[in-house]
Amino acid sequence: MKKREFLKTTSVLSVGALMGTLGCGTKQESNQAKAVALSTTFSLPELPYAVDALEPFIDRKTMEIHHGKHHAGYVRKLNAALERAELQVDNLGDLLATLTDAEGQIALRNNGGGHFNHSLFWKVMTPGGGQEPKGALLDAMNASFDGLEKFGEEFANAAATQFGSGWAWLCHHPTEKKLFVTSTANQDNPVMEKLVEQPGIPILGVDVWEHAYYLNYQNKRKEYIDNFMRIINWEQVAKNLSTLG
Ligand code: MN3
Repeated sequence: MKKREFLKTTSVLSVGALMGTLGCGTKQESNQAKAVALSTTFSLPELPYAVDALEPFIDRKTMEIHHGKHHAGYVRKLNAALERAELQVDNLGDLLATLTDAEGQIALRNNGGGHFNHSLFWKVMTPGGGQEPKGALLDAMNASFDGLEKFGEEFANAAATQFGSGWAWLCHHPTEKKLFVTSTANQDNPVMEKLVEQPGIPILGVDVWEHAYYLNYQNKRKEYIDNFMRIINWEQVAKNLSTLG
C-alpha cells in the first residue's frame, strides 16, 4: 500500500470510529471501516515452488509443517497482535525497525519477525540449486569478504554456531554500503535496529531452528546448512540487493 493510501485509510477508520462513538455511524459506514481494517492484515504467501521441490535437501514433510503450520502460525498471531495493539501496518520492515524490548511488544517481535523472516527464506531457495552469485552481487561479495569461499565459511559458521533457535544472515549495511554476515536469536531480524547488535538489511537468510531440519537431519545442523547452501537462489539474492540504495 502506498503512503498516501495508507493515510487515507487511517483517516477513514478514525472518522468511522469517531462517528461510532458519537452514535451517528450508519451500518454501511461501519461495514466499510471493517472491510478496510481487514485489508491491512497479513496473509501466508504461497511457496514459489512445489512443497517437495527442494528434495532431497529439504524434505516434503518438513516443508509442509514449516510453511503450513509454523509460518501460518506466525501470520495468524501477528494479525492478532496488530489487532490488539490497534495498529495498521503499511510496511512490516518499518514496524520491526521501531520495536524495542518492551514487554508489550513481544508478540509483534516474535510473530512479525517470524512472518518477515520466513517470507524471505522461501524465496532465497530454488529447486535444483546450482546457481552462483553473478554481476553486482558477486562484485559486492568479493569486495566485502575476500572471496566467495571466505563468505561461505563465514556464513556457514554463523549458522552453525548460533546457539539454540535463530537465523544466519547476509546483510547489506545501509551506510557503509557493504555486505556482512551476522546471526540473530529466535525470530529477530537485522532490520530490528533497536534490538540487534549488527543492524542491516538482509538479502539472504537461513533458518536454523530445529523445526527447519530436524525431521531429516536430526542433530546434524552442519549437514543441513551445507545442503541449504547448494540450493540458494542467487538470482533472488541479487534482486534483493538491487532494490537497496
Ligand atoms: Mn522456521
